[in-house]
Amino acid sequence: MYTQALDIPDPGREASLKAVPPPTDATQVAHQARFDARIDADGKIEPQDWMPEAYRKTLVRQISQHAHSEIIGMQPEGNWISRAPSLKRKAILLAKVQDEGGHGLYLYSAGETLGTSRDQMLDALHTGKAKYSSIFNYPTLTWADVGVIGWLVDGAAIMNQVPICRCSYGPYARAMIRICKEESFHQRQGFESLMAQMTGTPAQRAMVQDAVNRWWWPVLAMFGPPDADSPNSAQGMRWGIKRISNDDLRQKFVDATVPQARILGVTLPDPDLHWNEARQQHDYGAIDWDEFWATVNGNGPCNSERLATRVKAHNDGQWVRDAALAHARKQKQRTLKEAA
Ligand code: BYC
Repeated sequence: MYTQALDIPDPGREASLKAVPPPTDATQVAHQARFDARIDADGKIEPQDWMPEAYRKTLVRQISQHAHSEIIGMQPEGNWISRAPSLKRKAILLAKVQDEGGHGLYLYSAGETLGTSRDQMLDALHTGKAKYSSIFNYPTLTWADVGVIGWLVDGAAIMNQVPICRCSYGPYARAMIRICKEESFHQRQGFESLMAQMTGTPAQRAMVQDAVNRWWWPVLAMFGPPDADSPNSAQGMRWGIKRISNDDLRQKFVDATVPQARILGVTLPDPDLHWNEARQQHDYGAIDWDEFWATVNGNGPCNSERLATRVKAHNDGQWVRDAALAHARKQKQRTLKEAA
C-alpha cells in the first residue's frame, strides 16, 4: 500500500551545507573529511566511527524522541485492550501495542550506541525535557479511534519511517527495517477493522466518520512543521538522516490516503482537498500550526495525562529493575566463588 521508493532530493540542493561545527585542528579536519566523504558516497556511519558532535547530538535527539513516541504511543490504544469488541480484535490489539513497546526498546538500544544511557533518555522524557510525537496527546474516544490510529497514524508513521531505513547511521537504519515491516501490519489491521465497521450499522459508520474527522488534521501535522519553518531539516538532509522533507512526506501521505478513504467510504474533513491536474498531486487546506505547537509544547488535550501515566508505570516497575540487579549481583558472586 505504501511505496518503498525513495525520492531522494537533488544532491546539488544542499551541496553548500557542511557538517557543523567546523573542525578545529588537523586531525579533526582529516576526520571530518573522511566523514563527509562517507556521507557523500551514501555510506553508513557506525558507532565506532568518528562523527561530528553535532551529528551525534542530532541522532540522539531524533532517535530518543522516536523511542519515546513509540512508548507513549502505547497508551492511546492500550486503554482499549480491555474493551476490544471481540477476542480476535483483542489479540490483534495486544500484539500491536506490544510491537510498539518493542520498537521503543530497539530505538533506545540504537540511541545507547551513541553513548547516551537509557536512564538519561528516560529521565529526559519523564522530566518533560524530551519531545515525543504530538499525535499521542489526542484522546481515543471510541473503538473507531483504534482503527483510525492504525490506518492513519501508522500510515503516516510508515511514510515517514521508510526513508529512515536508509538513514546514514547504521544502527538506526537497521532498527527501522524491522519496525517498518511491523508498522505495515499495523496499518493494514487498522484499515481492515475500519472496513468491518463501515459495513456495519449506520451508527458504526458515523462513529468511524467522527474518528476520521478528529484525527485527520493532527495526523497531517505529525509530519512536522512546514519545510520553511523546520530548523533541523537542512542539516538533517545534508547528513542523510532525513531523506525526504516534512512537506514532501505530507504530500505523499495525502496522495496515498485519498483513494483509501474512497474505498472505505469516509470523507476526509477538508473542503479544500482536490486533485490538482497540473501538479499531479492533491491540494489540501491549511493546517492549524498554533494547535500543533501548543500540543508539542505540553498543552495538548492529553499531555499531562500521558506523561503522568508513563512516570507512574516507570516508578511501579522499580521493584522489577531492583530484583533484576540483585539477581545479576548474586550470579556474579556465585561465579566468582566457583572460580576461587
Ligand atoms: N511532534 O526541524 P523539525 C509510531 C519538533 S511513533 C512533536 O522539522 P526534525 C506509533 C522537532 O522535534 C513514530 N514534535 O525537526 C507508535 C523539532 O524540535 P527539537 C514517531 C515535533 O527532527 C504507537 C521541532 O519540532 N515517528 O509510529 O528535522 C502507535 C522542529 O521540527 C513533531 C518518529 O519519531 C511532532 N509531530 O523533523 C502508533 C519519526 N514534528 O527536537 C504509531 C522520527 C516536529 O529541535 N522523527 N517536531 O526540539 C523524524 O522523522 C523527525 O524527527 C520529525 C521532525 C519529522 C518528527
